[in-house]
Amino acid sequence: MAETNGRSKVEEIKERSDFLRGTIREGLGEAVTGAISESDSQLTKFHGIYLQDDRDLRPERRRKKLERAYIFMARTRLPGGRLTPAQWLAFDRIAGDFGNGTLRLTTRQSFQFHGIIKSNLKRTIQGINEALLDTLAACGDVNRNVMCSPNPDLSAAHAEAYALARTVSDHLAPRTRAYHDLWIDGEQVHDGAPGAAVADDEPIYGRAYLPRKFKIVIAVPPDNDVDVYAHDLGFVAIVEDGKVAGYTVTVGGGMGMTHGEVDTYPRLAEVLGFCTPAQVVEVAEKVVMVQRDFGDRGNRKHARLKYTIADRGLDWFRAEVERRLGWTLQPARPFAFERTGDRFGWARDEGGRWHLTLFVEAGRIKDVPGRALRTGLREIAKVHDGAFVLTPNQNLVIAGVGARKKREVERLMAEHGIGGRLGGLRLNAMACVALPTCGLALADAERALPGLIGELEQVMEKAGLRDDEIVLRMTGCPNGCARPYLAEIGIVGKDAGVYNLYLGGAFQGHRPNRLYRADVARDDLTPTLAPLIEAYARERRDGERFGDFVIRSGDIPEPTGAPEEFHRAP
Ligand code: SRM
Ligand code: SF4
Repeated sequence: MAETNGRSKVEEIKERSDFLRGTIREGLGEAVTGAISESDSQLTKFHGIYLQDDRDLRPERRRKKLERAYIFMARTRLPGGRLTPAQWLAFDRIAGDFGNGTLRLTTRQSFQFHGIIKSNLKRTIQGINEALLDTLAACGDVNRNVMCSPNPDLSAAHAEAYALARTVSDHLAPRTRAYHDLWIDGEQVHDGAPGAAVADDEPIYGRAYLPRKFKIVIAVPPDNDVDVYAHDLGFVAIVEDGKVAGYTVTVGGGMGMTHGEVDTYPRLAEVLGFCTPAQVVEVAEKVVMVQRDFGDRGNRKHARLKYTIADRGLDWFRAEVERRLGWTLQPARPFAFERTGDRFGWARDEGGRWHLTLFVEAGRIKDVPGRALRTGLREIAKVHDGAFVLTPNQNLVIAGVGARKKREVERLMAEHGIGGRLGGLRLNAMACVALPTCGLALADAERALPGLIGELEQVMEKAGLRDDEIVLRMTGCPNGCARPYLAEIGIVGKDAGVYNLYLGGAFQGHRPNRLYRADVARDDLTPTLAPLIEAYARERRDGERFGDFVIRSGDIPEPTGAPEEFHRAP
């Protein structure tokens, strides 16, 4: 959007919106179009709702002189990704009644409903609300869904991370009543939730909210499943003598960039300091407020916290946060990650209950011939008395299963063709949604991934690497929604059927990859990667990861994370 008086147009829209109302109500009632106005579509994001259109239908609609096939996407706020079986069943119904019949698990532990037409939008949000969940602040220039290492049942540290994710999420949720006025007709969602405020006031955000989106994660080492370095603010649990002593705080990560614009770049978060569990909420609030006051409100491509810190320096940022806290952060405490991604299969907790981490290809829950994933999970939800937990990698944990129920879950999975032995590459692959719903997609990702993995699996199989884990992430544009710049193999859409190929990210998620080949045609991806995978099988050292190997073997120089590396191949 254009800039006015040095501020981006979105800034004006937010400020004049009467705390995120705009003319959304009027727009929803407008029957002559399936869309809403451009300015209202900026505001609905704060309510977790995006205006989209089916891009596959664009040419035909244009030929017939029809407006685009407008649809809406709704994203839930689901801190820590946990929901009950009853909530799963409600979401499954909503997807069938109002969406496109699929549920989409996201890279941030949440759900997206796609394909909602305007006349069904309010009923969709009300249905989510009736399940005691909401879509507030799932998108927009506010703190988004707070992620944490999934499954609070796994350890005391996981339980604390989950409780904190919920507390931080509620604390930083917008206080405006607009969400309830517009979608729920003034009714309150649930106790303690943001809807509890009576008058419109935004003590943390102010009328213009943040300059840009803001993302928080909580990690429990040795798993870096939340990809802590990709986010604006991270808390890494430091467990000492079996207890969480506190959190090492990281700031300034982000993935998005624009092809060819060297002023935009992915950036890894840096370590800020250490705080106790009781200080986490206050630290999060002050970090958000510093970004509120110093983030760039003129250029949305330069408005994330990563640029504020890159421009002003980490020491300046720490001093500004500490000034507002009125106390100083402790020196950061060390931590070690073993991996990103998820650990699949059944695991048993100390109390004897079982937890199944299930692979969901590109996060899409749907029925296909021979594999009725949506129906199977619905049947499991009907008998399951534990919880479902979405992972930060588009997968799903069926959590808290008793020994007897475990057999029933296994039977239902087998009956619906769910499960089976999958290769290490597929299990560690993610793809963003991209076409046909994402308005920013330049190429396919979710639709292209299964075929590409199928080809690469043949190469892996031949090379004897079937079960070896390699992290591959694919996106339809450089915005980085599947965090491709942290993958060992990153594939980023450039144009229809054309991708930039990035290599050399660390399996543990602490080192970015760098551009290896630009403008690779979809059909050339496998021939380009095959010799590298074969060389890896022949020449790797004991325990050496693919990302480390391509650097050691000189295929690419060691990435430094410098901005130009993401734009220029060696
Ligand atoms: Fe994203 C925009 C999908 C995680 C960086 N992202 C979008 C939109 C809403 C397109 C739009 O603005 O019109 C996409 C909707 C596609 C669709 O049809 O559904 C979209 N992003 C997604 C999801 C669904 C990808 C997925 O396949 O799972 C993820 C939803 C997460 C959630 O539940 O909240 C998703 N997006 C991410 C991540 C990963 C993360 O946060 O861990 C990133 C990179 C991290 C970061 O923020 O830096 C990410 N999305 C972006 C950006 C680039 C932001 C930037 O700073 O440049 C955009 C574009 C924008 O904001 O202008 C974007
Ligand atoms: Fe859309 Fe790009 Fe995000 Fe993929 S990475 S969902 S194409 S914005």
